[in-house]
Amino acid sequence: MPPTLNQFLSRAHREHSVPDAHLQRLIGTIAEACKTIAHQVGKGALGDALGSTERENAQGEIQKKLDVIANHILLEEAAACGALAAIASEEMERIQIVPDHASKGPYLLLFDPLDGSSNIDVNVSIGTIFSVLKRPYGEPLTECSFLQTGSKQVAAGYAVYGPQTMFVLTIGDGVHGFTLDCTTGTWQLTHPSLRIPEHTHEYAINASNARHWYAPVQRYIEELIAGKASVRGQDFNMRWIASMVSDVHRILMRGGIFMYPADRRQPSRPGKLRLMYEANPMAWITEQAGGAATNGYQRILDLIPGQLHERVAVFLGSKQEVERVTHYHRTGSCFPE
Ligand code: P6P
Repeated sequence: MPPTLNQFLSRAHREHSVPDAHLQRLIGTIAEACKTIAHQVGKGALGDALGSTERENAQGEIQKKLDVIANHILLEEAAACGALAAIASEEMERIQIVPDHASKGPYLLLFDPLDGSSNIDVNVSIGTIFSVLKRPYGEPLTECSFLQTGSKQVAAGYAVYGPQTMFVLTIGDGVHGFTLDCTTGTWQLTHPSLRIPEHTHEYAINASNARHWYAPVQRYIEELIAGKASVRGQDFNMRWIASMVSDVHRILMRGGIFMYPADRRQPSRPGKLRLMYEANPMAWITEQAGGAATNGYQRILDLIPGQLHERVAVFLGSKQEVERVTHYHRTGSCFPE
């Protein structure tokens, strides 16, 4: 019988890869909240949770009912676990400071409660993404407390609500996948030490935006489409689920490169995805599994955030591919084969 998530966390705490009981309890709480979210997602039309609300989120996007439900579940359960000082969510403009009457702790939690919302009503996989930072010592607790580089994360991961419900986690010693056993309600360690193959024949991008891409992405994708006839010398396949969690999970399972570049539609916007609670956790997961993650020019985990909800271009996955497309951005020259 594979270990459960709680057994995994207990051992990690004994072996000091989880520094303290606060973090152990926080990760367990996030996983429990994801179980509750999975149950709500699984109800579909039977749970009166499909469709949209009339409200917009912090990004000006119409909120799906399940976005609001998932945000509430995570907020309530995490705020009560005694490990947190404050919480940030894609669905909330401002951070939420854990009230003094509640038991608090030294960590900051950021999450996208339900990523891929456009897939909810059509029964395609969606997920929850989370990132954990340490509260900076000896300074007032404000939004600035969250503005740390992705390299400062102490835990990160996601839940994917698909044919299986899985919880994927890194605490800095590799990436480990847990599958929800619905009969016992426990997360079972089914995918220890996941690794992303360095080479791949699969890429993920929303190709309908091709006419808006800048030259480095145009060149990189044209080579992939040309396949054997191009400098690549092999054919490639494309996938696009429009749910970052699902596309990244596939890459974690069998390799590939995920791309959401900046484009000419909004020249001032560096990309669509959010740095703090989408790109950073997924970049750390990717690197911990042997892959790479850049914004086309720099390592994502090195980017210094200026705002809580800032956006970033994302190229992540199999190292060889990320290095090539990043080389095209940086130099415009041929990739040293
Ligand atoms: P598009 C979902 O809305 C999301 O934030 C990511 O999960 C996903 O990869 C991307 O946007 C899809 O964007 O423009 O293809 O709909």
